[in-house]
Amino acid sequence: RDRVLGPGALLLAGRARTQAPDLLALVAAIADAAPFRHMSTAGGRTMSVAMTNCGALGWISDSRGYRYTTRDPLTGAPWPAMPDAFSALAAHTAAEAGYPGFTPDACLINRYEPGTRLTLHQDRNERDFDQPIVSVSLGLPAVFLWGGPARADPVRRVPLEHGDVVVWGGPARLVHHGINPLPEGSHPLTGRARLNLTFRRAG
Ligand code: MD5
Ligand code: FE
Repeated sequence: RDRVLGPGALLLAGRARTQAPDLLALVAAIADAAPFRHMSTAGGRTMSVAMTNCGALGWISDSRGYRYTTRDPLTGAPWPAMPDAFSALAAHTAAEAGYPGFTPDACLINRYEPGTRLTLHQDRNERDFDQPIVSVSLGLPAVFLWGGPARADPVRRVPLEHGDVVVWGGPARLVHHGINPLPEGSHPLTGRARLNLTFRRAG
C-alpha cells in the first residue's frame, strides 16, 4: 500500500507496525509524566482530541491561541524527553521520503476516542515550513481528510490504519487536513482509541 498520496505526501503503509507495542509503551510512560488533556481554543471551545507532547517543544492551545512551549502548562515541568525510538523512526521515514537530516524537536501525541474528530486546519505554528511533518497512526483506523492550500478546496478521504506512517512535506506541508469522527471499535493494542504521533521541527 506504499504510495504517493499527492505532491509532497508519501504513505509508508504499516511501516511502524512491528514497533507499535514499543511505541505505545513509550507513550504510556510519557502520559504518566505529562497526562493527556483536552485543550481549549482561543474561541472558548474544548478540543475533542486529547493531547500531550514529548520533546524540547510541545504544541499547546489555550485562551491565548496556539503555540509551542518548553514546559507543560499542566505540571510546570519541561515536556518529557523524546525517546530515541521516536526520533529514529521519524528520521528514517523522513529520509525515505526524501528529507535526509530531519531532526524533530517536538512530538505532539493525539488521542482519539470513538466520536472524536479534528476539523480541517493547517499546521502553521512551526518556524520553517521547508521541514516535513511525520505522522504515525496507531490503534483504531481513521479517515483522514486531505484538502488543498485553500480551505474551500476539495477534500480527499484517505483511510489510515494501525502502523501507517505519512511524511508530509513540500507542497503538502500547508494543505488543509483533518480527521473524520472516529467510528466505534476496539483495537487489541489500544482499546477504544486511535493514537497519532506527529513529529515536527518546531523551533
Ligand atoms: C492526526 N494530526 O492524524 C493528524 C496527523 C495535527 C494533525 O493534523 O495537527 O495534530 S498530522 C497530518 C498533517 C500534518 C501536516 C500536513 C498535512 C497533514 N497535510 O498536508 O495534509 O492526528
Ligand atoms: Fe494538523
